[in-house]
Amino acid sequence: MTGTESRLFADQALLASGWAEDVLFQFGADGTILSAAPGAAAQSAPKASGPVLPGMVDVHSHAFQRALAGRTERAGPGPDSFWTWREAMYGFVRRLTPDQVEAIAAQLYVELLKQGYTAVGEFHYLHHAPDGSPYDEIAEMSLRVVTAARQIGIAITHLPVLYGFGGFGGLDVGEAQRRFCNAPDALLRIVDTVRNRFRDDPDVRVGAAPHSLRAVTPETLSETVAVLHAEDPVAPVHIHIAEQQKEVDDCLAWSGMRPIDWLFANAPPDLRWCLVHATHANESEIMRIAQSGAVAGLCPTTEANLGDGIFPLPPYLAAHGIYAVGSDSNSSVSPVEELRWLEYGQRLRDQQRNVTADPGRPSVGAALWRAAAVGGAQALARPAGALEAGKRADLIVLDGNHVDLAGRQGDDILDAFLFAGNDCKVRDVMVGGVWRVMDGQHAAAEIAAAAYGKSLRELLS
Ligand code: NGQ
Ligand code: ZN
Repeated sequence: MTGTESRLFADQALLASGWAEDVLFQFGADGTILSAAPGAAAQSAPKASGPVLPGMVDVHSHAFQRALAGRTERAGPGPDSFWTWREAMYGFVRRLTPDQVEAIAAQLYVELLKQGYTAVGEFHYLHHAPDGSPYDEIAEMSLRVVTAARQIGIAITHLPVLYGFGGFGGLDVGEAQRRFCNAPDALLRIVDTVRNRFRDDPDVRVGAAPHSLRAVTPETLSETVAVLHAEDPVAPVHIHIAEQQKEVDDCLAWSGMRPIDWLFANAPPDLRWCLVHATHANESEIMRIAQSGAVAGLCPTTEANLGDGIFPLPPYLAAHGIYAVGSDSNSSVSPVEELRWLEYGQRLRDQQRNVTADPGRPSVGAALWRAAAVGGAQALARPAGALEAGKRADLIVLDGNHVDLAGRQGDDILDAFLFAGNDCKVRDVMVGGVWRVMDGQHAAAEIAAAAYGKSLRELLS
C-alpha cells in the first residue's frame, strides 16, 4: 500500500450501514469512495492489515497551543483557573511568528493523523503581527496554517475567527488580544483569500468563527454570519459558547439571558453551526441545541485541563443531539482519549456506567466513534465521517495484530479500541484516497519534528 490508492480490501470494515466482512473499497482519482462492497473476493486489491474504520474528525483545534502543552501546569501565587491559564496563553502568543506557527501546526497535524484524526477544524484567531497590525497579506497566518495541513495531508476546515472586544457589551480588548482583532469586513477578506487560494483542493473547506459572545457584538456577529452565508450558504460557523460559569454569569448581567439562550434569540444556530463548549447548558438549552440540528463540539481533555466542567450528555442524547469532539488546546492529540473521557466524565459525575449507549445499541465504543465521526463531518461541512460511496476516502486501519484486538469482531473492536490499554492502535491512515500514515509512520514526521524543535528553542530562549 503506497501513495494514492484506487482499491483496498478489508476483512472487516465499519461501513455507514454497519460492520461488514470482505469489503472491497474502490476509490476515485478525486479521493472519493466509489464503492464499498461487502462479500468480495480478495482479488488483487491491497489488503488492509486490520479492521477499517472511518477516520475521526477533530472539530476544534487551536494549533499554536500545541506548543504550550505541559507548560501551564505550575501553581501560581493565587488560585489557578481557566482565566489564569488564559493569561499564560496570551503571554505565549505575544512572540509567535508565522514561521513558528506553521512549524507548530505541521507537527500537530502529523500527530493528529497518527492518532486517527483525518480532518481538523482550525479555529484560528492569531491573525496579526505582535503590535496588532495586519501582515502585508492579511491572511498570512491563515495561509500558513492551511499550508501546513495540506503539506502534512490532514483535511482542514479553516475557521478564521471574528474577535473584536474584550468582554460582553463591547469592552475594549487588552494588549495581548490585539493580534486577534478584525472588523467583519477584514475577517471576511481572510475568509475569501483562503477560499480562493485553495478553491481546487477538496480537502480544504472554509467557514468562520465568532470567537465567543464575549468577543463580538450582536451587530458584528449578525453581519459576519449574513455575509458568510450569502457567499457560501453551507459554510460552517463555530463559536465558543458557554465554557465557564463566569461567562454565563457575565452574559446574564449584560443581557438578562444565558449565552445559549441569547444565541437562539439573536443569531439562531442551525445545522451549519458548531457550539463549542456548551458545557454550562441547562435542560432547556440542551433541548434547543438538540432540536436545532447544530453540533455540540465537546473537548473533554481540554475542558478537564482548564477546569471547565462536564457537558450534560445524557439529556442531550435523549433529545437526539448531535455531537463531535475536538482536541482544542492540543494537550491531548488522541481521539481515543477524547472519547474515553467524554464517557468517563459522565460516569464520574453520575456514578453510572455505559452512559453513551442504550440497550438497542449497547456498545459504548461503537456509539462514540460513529456519532462523533458523523457529527464531526457535519460540523466541518466535509462529506466524510462514514464509509460509503460518495464520501471522501478518509479512513483508518487498526493494527490487526494488536493483543487487545485478538479475536475481536464488530463492535467489540471499537470497545477495545477506545477502552483497552494505552497504545495507539492506529496503523494506517488515508485522507482523500491518499495514505498519509503507513505502518504507524508519517513520511514528513522527522522534518516536522526538527522544525518544531527549532521553533520551540527560539520561543523558550
Ligand atoms: C481560546 N480556549 O480561544 O484559545 C480559548 C481561551 C477565551 C478555550 N476556550 C480564550 N479552551 O476563551 O477567551
Ligand atoms: Zn477553543
